[in-house]
Amino acid sequence: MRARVFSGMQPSGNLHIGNYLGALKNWVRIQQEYECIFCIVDLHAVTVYQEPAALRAKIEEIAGLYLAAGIDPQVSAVMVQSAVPEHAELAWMLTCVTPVGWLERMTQYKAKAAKQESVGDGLLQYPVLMAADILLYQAAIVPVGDDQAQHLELTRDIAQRFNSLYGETFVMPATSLPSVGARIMGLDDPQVKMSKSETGAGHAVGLLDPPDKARKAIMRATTDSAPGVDFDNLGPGVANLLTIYQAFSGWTDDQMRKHFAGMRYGDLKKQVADVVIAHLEPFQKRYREIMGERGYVARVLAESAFRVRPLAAATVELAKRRMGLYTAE
Ligand code: ATP
Ligand code: LTN
Repeated sequence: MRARVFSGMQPSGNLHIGNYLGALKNWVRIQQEYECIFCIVDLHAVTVYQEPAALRAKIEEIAGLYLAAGIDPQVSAVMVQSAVPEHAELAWMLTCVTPVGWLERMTQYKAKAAKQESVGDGLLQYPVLMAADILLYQAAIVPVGDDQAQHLELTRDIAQRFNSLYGETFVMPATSLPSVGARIMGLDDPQVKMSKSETGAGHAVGLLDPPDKARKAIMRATTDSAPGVDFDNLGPGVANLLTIYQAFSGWTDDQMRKHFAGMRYGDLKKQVADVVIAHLEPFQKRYREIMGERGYVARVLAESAFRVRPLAAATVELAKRRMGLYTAE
């Protein structure tokens, strides 16, 4: 049996090249090798308020973006978290073995909580639901960007704790990070990660941004005052642009050095914009085709949910038995 892979993204904000290079691109790469489930985690999105009609539309948009990137629904499942109620059910069981202190230490929780006057319980519980997503399918590999590494360590801690309290139940999932592009930084501020909740113009390149908007954001990216690319002394903004180029082009470190050493920043930015746009254009064309086919995305989501549900039900059944919760004999 092929090892199982699980990963997901929240249907909030606009997917950007960081989401693509950090996660989506690798999903496409590994789908022939593993049994993959790619999820749209709408229950995670509502940990902060989402306008209901916008959320509903966003779910299908994200599914369309997965497919446009090259996720093949004949091979991989593309499903919505709330369509399989076992995610929430297992999350409760895991909540009951998770110390609050573990959750309060999460850096994403601390950052998001600091921005809000009143912190919803869902924000604290967020990583427990994420652990449930993964453990529910006994996933062995979770391909994500670097910002999710801490949540995956927590997932393993929760699984270990459950297994030691109630007996071997969950597979221990491994984190899989891309070698280049695991953490794309903001174009306007290379000290912070590119993020879809950051909406300022010039921060990110959205996967659905028109080419001229993408080019403008890249040409305005923050660099530094050096005259050109110096690989022995790369500032964070320049390093970020080079990473974006390398991740899109697939060039080796050697090729990068030979081509970009000494190059003036204006020329570097132009070449980065060219490589990004060369990928975005065919991607956006596929996206329009997919979304133009009425009912197609909805069908993929329904079929995938139908396919994965028995896997989820089997794990919940096992976890309930282990805990002594009520199951039919
Ligand atoms: P938000 O800012 O709303 O939290 P986000 O941009 O971090 O959103 P998520 O839905 O949280 O997006 O992340 C989806 C996937 O994209 C995850 O695997 C995450 O690690 C990855 N990812 C997000 N931002 C980046 C980034 N800047 N560089 C590389 N990978 C990223
Ligand atoms: N928290 C993740 C999204 C997410 C996820 C998952 C990723 C929810 N459940 C399970 C991998 C596996 C994020 O990227 N913000």
